[in-house]
Amino acid sequence: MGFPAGFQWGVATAAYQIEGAVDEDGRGPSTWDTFAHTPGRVKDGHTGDVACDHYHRWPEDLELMAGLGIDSYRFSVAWPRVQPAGSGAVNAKGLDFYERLVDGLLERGISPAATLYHWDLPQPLEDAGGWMSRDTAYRFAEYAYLVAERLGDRVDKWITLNEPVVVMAYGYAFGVYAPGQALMLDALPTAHHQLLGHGLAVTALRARGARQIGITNHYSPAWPADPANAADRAAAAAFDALMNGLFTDPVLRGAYPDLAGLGGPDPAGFVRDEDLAVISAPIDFLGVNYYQPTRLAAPPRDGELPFEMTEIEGHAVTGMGWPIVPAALGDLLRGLRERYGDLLPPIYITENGCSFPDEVASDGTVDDAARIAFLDAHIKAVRDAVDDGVDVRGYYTWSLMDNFEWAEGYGPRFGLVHVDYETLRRTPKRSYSWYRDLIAASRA
Ligand code: PNW
Repeated sequence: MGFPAGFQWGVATAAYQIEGAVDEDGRGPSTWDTFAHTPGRVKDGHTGDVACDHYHRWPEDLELMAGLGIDSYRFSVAWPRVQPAGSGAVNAKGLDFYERLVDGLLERGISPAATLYHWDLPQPLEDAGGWMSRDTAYRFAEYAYLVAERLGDRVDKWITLNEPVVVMAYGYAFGVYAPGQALMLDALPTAHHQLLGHGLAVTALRARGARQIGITNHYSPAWPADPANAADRAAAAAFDALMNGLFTDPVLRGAYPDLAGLGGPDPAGFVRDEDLAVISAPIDFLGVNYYQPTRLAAPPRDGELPFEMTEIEGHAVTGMGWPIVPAALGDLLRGLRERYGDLLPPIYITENGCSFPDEVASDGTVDDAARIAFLDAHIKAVRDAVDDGVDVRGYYTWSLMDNFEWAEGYGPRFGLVHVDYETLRRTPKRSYSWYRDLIAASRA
């Protein structure tokens, strides 16, 4: 297949999407518990109360991972399990759970990659301002330190934040994800405070002997609706600065992209001079999540944002209607290399995958041919980028198993393994065997 020796294959999940057991062993409430239990927020009233019940079924899930032959498993640590109030007292039972999981991975020869924040902020911190508050950055670094104190000797990769842009945009600007605030551009301080939290956490993790540290960002190549139209190109550039630059430039270059034309609040109100040095603390890898490109047109005259998102036509779509464009992943990887040059650390694709309404057939199989085609094409795009000199070290499929897809609830199914939410029975799909065979072949 032409991947370099040592290229890591993995699968990814996140705590709130799979664990369930929200009231067990001292876990505190998170913003996602609150949000999902607020009527009208999540489709069909679904919540993560039970999810895949991974909190109890983790040994079975480890066996599924071992069966795939993956090199590494990316999971997230639920902050409200470790610090139920978001600060202060540590809940040892919460750390015990992740210790069992990590030791179970190591016993099976699977390298643990832990994400510290995949959106489940302890509710008491949200009540105190959440990511709009600078204080949350310091709380995050303390929490990172506590987790590394227990697991720093066994976790191979640490990922501080997952997709801070989605937290800012969906959580605080549009309000479609927890905590459900619709601040539009006034949500910009949540970008800075998350980045500051990242930088402070890098320092805290290093102090506890963490080996490899990175951040995972969400990237979406920005396509002007009409490349010949200057206003559409400006709209695409503005979107690109927000989606692809805002959380990467400060980390790799120690500077924010040009946000002057955005019309948001004055950064002087929340950015302090010394912050960018903290935020740009050296990292060991960049986590890249990719699902789809975005097509932008000039905004309507009274629009609140400097762009308008428009539909991409002419491509097949996933079950959620997301256009399938594998080539954009290659463009994105080469684009990162161009934009950051030698400042770009090695890349791991920390998420890539697709949802379809997969069903178990009467013979007990799940034939998800469309997922196999999706993964195959995207993995080939990664390999082409590697051939072009981009230093990509691994690829994690989203996701090991079907799970709670945030505001969409349990409808979309992203897994290599089907989950029956009545019985919680796991059924490997055809893509599971396909991925297993691909991993084996890549080592042959
Ligand atoms: C990511 N978008 O979220 C998350 O990291 C996962 O937890 C999630 O399950 C997965 O992708 C699939 O959605 C995203 O609309 C949510 O652009 C929404 C978007 C992108 C990423």
